[in-house]
Amino acid sequence: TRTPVNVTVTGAAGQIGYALLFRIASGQLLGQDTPVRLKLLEIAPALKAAEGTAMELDDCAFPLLSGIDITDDPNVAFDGVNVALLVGARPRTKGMERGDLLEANGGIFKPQGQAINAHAADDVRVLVVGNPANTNALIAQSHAPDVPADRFTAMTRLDQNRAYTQLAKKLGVTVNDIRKLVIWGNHSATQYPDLFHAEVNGKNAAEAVNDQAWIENDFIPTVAKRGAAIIEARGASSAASAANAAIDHVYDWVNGTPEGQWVSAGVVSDGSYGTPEGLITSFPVVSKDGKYEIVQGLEIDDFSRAKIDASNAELAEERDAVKGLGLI
Ligand code: NAX
Repeated sequence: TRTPVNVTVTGAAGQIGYALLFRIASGQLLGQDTPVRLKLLEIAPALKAAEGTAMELDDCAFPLLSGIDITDDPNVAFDGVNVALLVGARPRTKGMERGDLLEANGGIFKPQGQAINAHAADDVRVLVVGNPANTNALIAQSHAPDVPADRFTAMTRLDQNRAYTQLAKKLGVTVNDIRKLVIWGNHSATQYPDLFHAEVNGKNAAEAVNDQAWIENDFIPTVAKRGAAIIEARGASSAASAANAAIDHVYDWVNGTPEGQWVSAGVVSDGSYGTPEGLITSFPVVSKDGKYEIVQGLEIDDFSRAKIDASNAELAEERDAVKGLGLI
């Protein structure tokens, strides 16, 4: 039998954690032949709730689950970690300024980055889900100088999945008919879901839609503001869909993307497409040999250019703000 893969989940007692852990333990994160050992990181007041979730995991008798550790110490949680899912974050509360939000999250993601640097396995892969995801990933990454920068990623896969269904509904097709529909930029309202490189049954998606007003005034804002629409409808933020996207992101990272398919991920920019180098921003990527690589050589028209630049300008501002706060 194979050695278990160590999977650390932070914010394990939260609502995404509750939707995520059972899927990891059932083999959906890494595949049906890979045993996992779960390491749950929570803050002290939530440890008891994490223990309750662990009791339920025990009660599933998952054949692939080889053990569960629960701790409030990042140095313990990230010891030997192969896959780190950084879900726990400080949400924006009423009256909170952006600087306060970034500072509070710096207090979480800096020590976690340091703990990953000190204790993770050599092959560690990190996915940041907790918001502001791209900048939290940047904070963690900048405190893990011994880990290759390309091991730190931020989640835009939920935005991508949302875009798939919006487009499928518009065209009366299924998500299986769509390829290469990706998100550029920040996981925020400025994100750019790109129909101009997407394909529907082999045809260009923007041409298939043939309705620029719908793209600008309906499709893009619906995808970008979907998180708020879910809160409005459900009275709570996206949880199962966010967990599902995290599974998709890591599964593809480890197992590779299918030939002819692209996916979205926030990865460290190498300057591709004029994005500021070092930002963690979403690109079309493919996964090969266990690495996410930015798809190169795409033509970017003026409309897409303006959207991509605006979202990256927002990320550059966030980076400057955390730099100003001494967080990176
Ligand atoms: P919850 O508030 O239900 O859970 C968060 C958990 O994190 C809590 O149990 C809390 O105790 C824990 N936590 C806080 N600080 C911690 C620390 N330093 N170490 C370990 N655990 C800590 O939030 P939930 O709905 O699960 O959402 C989690 C994060 O995902 C939020 O930041 C949210 O904004 C973000 N999301 C990101 C999405 C994305 O697409 N990237 C979509 C969904 C979601 O909005």
